[in-house]
Amino acid sequence: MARDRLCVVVTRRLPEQVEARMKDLFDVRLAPDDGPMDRDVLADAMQSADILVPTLTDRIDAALLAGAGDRLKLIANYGAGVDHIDVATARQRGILVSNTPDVLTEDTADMGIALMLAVLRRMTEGMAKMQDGVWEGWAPDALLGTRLAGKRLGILGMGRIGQAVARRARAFGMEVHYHNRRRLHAGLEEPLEATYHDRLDAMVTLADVISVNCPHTPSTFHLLNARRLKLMKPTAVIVNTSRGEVIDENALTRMLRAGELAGAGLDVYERGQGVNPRLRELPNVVLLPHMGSATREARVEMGEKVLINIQTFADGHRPPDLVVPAML
Ligand code: 8YV
Repeated sequence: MARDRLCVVVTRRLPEQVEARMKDLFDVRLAPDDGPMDRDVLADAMQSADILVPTLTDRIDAALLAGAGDRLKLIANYGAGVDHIDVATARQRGILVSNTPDVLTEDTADMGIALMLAVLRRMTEGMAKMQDGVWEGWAPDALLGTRLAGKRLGILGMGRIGQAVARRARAFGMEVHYHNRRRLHAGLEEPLEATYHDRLDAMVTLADVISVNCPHTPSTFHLLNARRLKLMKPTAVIVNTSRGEVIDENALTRMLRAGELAGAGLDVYERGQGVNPRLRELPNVVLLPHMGSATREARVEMGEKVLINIQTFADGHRPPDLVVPAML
């Protein structure tokens, strides 16, 4: 007999109103407490659910997908990035994957600019002086930073978030350069007065600030490797609000320590929470705990996107934010 309500398993606690709506619409199993779901619990959930709502703290690899029950038909990810899901294998097994783009674009771009300002204007160094009570008063040469206006920003990955960073950077008087798989059409490029570089090396060489805004895929892994990082000006800084794997973090750390790069602002790390301890010792490095999209507004809107993706699927249509392997 056909069940009238889909069984939806959510791996983390989501905003109250999102969970309430899920309860109204589906036979939902919510996590009792928040925290990454154990792999065996996740495997069990994938056995019995029609729909799984994971986050980036759930690694859904080929082995887990192989053990999924026949009922599992949609993985409606709560988040934009899907590098924790083996999308190609899911697809082969007839499981669709959707995500939550757009609603975290502006917040993540804000954080990119915040990191640029924090690094270039030495905000955490200034803050530490105040917190430690060691400020000696104003001095003409105290905590001199670098001006954003007039500097060349190189955006790696000119999707939604890259373009939102570019719009902000223009307002700060920066010159926008970008590298992307495809050049933007003139209607998008011209208002930003953005210069396209089909060779990443060329952009890396001229940039004063690099902003990483591409997803992590097999082809973007270590795109900023030791060789490319060495092309950067020693006065340049890097900001990453995307995924840590795009940068060779050990090479970056070595160069920052050697003074071969002026600074970095990182919200994401190559080994997740396993931040290279040497990065933490550097005054010209600002580290944040993956909070680019962490606004109350974004978290609710991400939930609404998940609901729309599931409901559309339940109604027999293609979820609006379907991720197809060719996009990656
Ligand atoms: C989200 C992110 O908070 O959406 C993304 O890809 O990196 C984050 O900003 C996270 O994905 C939630 O799962």
